[in-house]
Amino acid sequence: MKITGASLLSLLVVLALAYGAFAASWEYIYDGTKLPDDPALGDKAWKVFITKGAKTSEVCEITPEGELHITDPSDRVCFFYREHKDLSHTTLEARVKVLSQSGAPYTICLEIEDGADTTYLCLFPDHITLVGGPSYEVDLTKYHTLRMVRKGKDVIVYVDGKKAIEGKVGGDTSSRHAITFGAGSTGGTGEHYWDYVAYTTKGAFSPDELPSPTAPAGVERRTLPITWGEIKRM
Ligand SMILES: [Ca+2]
Repeated sequence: MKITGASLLSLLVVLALAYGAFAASWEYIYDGTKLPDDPALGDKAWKVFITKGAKTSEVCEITPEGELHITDPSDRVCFFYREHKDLSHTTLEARVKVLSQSGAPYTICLEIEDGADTTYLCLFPDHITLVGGPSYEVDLTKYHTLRMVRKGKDVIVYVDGKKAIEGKVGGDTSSRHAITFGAGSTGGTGEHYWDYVAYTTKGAFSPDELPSPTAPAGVERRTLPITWGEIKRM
């Protein structure tokens, strides 16, 4: 087949449109209406790391508003993870609030675990810290949207759509390669709510490139004072 300039241009336009339509999308959204390890989620269920013999329901509940509510005592650990082979370009976002925290920084965590290139956010009622890196003051006793974007070795953290922290991976290491969140310390304690957790391992996207998963067209969802669960029940 002879490829003319015009047909080549057409092909490029089609490819560009297809790439634009599929390049930036959420690969997975956990919406807080079932416990993360609920078998009813099927292949969308998370693996749970929990104190031996304990049940997820002893630490976690689903609220009527459709949030995961974790009440973490000093003798339990309970976090959730989904394993992925390639996390080099990942966008991870959660809408979360933290009422209390004591103990190790990773007691309340949102993580991209990737061996030596692990990075995560440590959450506190009044600030967040990128492990091994800077902190950012934010009143997390009210809901905020936290986005961690990993692009190779670089990490950018956005709070409510605004760039808040720039850092590097490798602030900690892990044996896992996974998206992880929850109560990460046995001895640490905390109370926290998760409205949603969303991620894609297919790219490093700013909020402009990939809007929050719950943002209806024309509405800045992340600034609304109610939960996604409430919206879903309207
Ligand atoms: Ca604990």
